[in-house]
Amino acid sequence: MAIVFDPRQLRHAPAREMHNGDWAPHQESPARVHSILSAIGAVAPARDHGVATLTAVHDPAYVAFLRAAHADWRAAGRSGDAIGYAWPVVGRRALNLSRIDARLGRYSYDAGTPIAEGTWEAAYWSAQTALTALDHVAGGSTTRAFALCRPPGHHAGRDYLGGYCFLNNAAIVAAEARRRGLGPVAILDIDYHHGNGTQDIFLADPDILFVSIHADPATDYPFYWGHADETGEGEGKGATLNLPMPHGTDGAAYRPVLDRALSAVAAHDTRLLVLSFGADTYVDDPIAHFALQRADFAAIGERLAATGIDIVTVMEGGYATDALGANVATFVAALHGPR
Ligand code: SP5
Ligand code: ZN
Repeated sequence: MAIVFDPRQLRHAPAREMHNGDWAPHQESPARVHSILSAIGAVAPARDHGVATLTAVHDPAYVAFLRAAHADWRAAGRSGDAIGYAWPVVGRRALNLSRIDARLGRYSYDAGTPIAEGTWEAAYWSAQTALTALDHVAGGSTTRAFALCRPPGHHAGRDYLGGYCFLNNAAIVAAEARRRGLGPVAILDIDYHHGNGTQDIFLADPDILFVSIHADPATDYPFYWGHADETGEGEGKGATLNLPMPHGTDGAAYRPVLDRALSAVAAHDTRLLVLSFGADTYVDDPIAHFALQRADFAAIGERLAATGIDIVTVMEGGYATDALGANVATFVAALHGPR
């Protein structure tokens, strides 16, 4: 029953995000982690696996951008957190511009994901936290491990940030698990929002199955990904499964869809499942519209445990901060079982 956490993840603390045409407090706050830590018990430290595990998934130029972005922002005379305001629309030429604002646009897709002074360090250790959870399962001492990751990762693509995400922890773990011969690997994403970054990274990849249950992107962020007709591209056709759900989805509606997702995972002969877990499916989440109760998180955890598949869970979203700790602890206890 390994739970991995690294305190350097707390260094990411942007002040605000752009939402509905105005500034709002940044939802993805360090307080989320404090809530989880106070409910979840003992944690193990993260090990450093180096930067090569990150560039196995992310464009090295993007990683270099991310590492320097806040310093570059300051060097341009700005205060506060770095954030873009102009984006290249689909089909524009890939220009190699140097101005920080152009590079922020080039490497992001929304205005809700500021880069603060400690963002690189936190995102780096978030990925290392996820990789360390993989080590625990790969080493055979446990079959399930939970990575208390922050910032989250599933909205980050090969060369872009967004949705509070910078490095795609789930994708990094999946790629590393494949490299170590632990496959077949599948990723199941049960955050409220579609994991567009993860989908993009493996869209043409037949080896790594991506399955996601999420709010219908016709009504919800990230809008441009996660529709049911997105099933993979090229050789990866059929290795992406999107299961969008309507507002108000409760535990009873969720259960058969989870069964369907797990059928796809079983049909892939999955030996290692990477679970992108968001608790923003909770009924009282301030930015989401599903209706799961705390008991539903226990039921989902038990259902996942019943598959018997090795599972590395990485924390994604969940913004009902006061309830978050108990929700996550309940889920992890059910998933990992008594030990
Ligand atoms: C990992 C994850 O769950 N990312 C979610 C990103 C959602 N960003 C767009 C929604 C912004 C909602 N802001 C609400 C402010 C309310 N005052
Ligand atoms: Zn989410």
